[in-house]
Amino acid sequence: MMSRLLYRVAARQLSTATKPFPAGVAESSPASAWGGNLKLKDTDPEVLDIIAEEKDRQLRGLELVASENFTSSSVMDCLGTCLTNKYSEGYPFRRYYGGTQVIDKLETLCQERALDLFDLDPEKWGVNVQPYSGSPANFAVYTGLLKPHDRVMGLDLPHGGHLTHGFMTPNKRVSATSIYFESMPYRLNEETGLIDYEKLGESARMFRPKLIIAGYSAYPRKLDYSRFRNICDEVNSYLLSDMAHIAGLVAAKKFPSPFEHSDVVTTTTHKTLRGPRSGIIFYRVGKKGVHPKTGKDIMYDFKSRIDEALFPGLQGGPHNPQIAGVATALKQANSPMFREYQEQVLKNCNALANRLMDKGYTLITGGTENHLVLVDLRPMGGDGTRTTLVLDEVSITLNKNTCPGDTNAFNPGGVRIGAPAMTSRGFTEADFVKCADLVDEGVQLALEISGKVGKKLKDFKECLANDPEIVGKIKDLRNRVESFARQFPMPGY
Ligand code: DSN
Repeated sequence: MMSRLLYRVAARQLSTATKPFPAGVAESSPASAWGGNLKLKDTDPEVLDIIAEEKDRQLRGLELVASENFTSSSVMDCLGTCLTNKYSEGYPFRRYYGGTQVIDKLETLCQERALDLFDLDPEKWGVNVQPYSGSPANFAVYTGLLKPHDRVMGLDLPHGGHLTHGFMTPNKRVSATSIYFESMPYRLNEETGLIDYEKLGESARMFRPKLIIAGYSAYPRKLDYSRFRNICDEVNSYLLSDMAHIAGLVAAKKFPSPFEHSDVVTTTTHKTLRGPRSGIIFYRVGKKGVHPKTGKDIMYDFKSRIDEALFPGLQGGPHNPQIAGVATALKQANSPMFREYQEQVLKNCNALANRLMDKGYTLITGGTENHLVLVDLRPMGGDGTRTTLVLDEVSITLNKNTCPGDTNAFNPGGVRIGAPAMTSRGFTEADFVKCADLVDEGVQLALEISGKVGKKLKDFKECLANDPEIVGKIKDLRNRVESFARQFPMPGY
């Protein structure tokens, strides 16, 4: 225990360094000496200012990153609470710490809501709501179901897959999935931009993976889960569906569900699902089949393998504020309002895609069926890097993205644009038509700069920052983008 004297010394040091306490408070009261009851505005205006600056950036910009969203005030309410103080390593009713009876209630509620939202029978599916996010969720599945160096297949990152689906380059095993396991990608048909299931089957028959991942980060189409299942059955692999991008669409029943055909399903909770940053793993439980010789039931053992891989294998104490936020987001997702929201996401994305195609843009796969479009800028002489440099300057936020056939991942040929976040701010189809027009103006500006300065990126940046004519055009476009965005409400605080 710190003595009263030490409290005073500590308080004086803090007070001299940052002047955090109102006059008289620190010196007189040990309980408030370290500032535990003071607000951020009083103790650390520097951090508060940074948060306010980010809030302002979000308010005045067009947020078109396909994996982002604006979560609700209710979710925010969960994040800044006393739940952050509690360690609860273990699982409900099997913890390593005392004082976890309330946390047990919270985690159990979250689990029940997760199963309920996706119509899963608890006799057939179990769930783990502790993953800190999607990448740890995927790695826990690999750790639980595979031995080191077992083989996995996932959609190649440059073809729309995710890092954790096994990404490596000729020179480097980039993702831990490719360091600890042997990964082989499957890819798109470069003509159509669609997943080449024929080749996936051929490669799987040769490579004999233990696990195949069905999921994506930048693919604008539905997946054929039954086709994945057939390939898995043929080569005796597990099917892991990573539905992180589409979880909200699946929850709202606006998109095919992976559950019928999968052994395990992972997701993040902050993309289309619109919760806090976190992850969930669903796995099959109960009876798997009957032993052909003995006639005895064969049971799934995924629960113990995956739960133990996550904790104690990979993670420590669960992030309880996140689990509360997930629970409340799952409740929101189980509502007619959420289903309307997802319907609108799909309509908006379609309106965006059509407007871009009317303007002559090339979209990978020729359109979209989900919440994102992938624009190939190469046919018009553009690229992802220069385009995003300009768009960032005019408060339009999205990300550069590789397109099939790209050879340089650092200077990819396209951009990925998503509809979930701005739909949460109330955008409808007409607003997304306007978004397409504003993005187009940014792309044209990038082309104009490239036309002036040639190929060097350094010259491009110099012109963007200093050329008076370009600076004027940037300012004009930014003003129009920001006055448009500011008209729409912002969920959360
Ligand atoms: N980083 C996410 C995305 O942007 O798609 C995936 O985790």
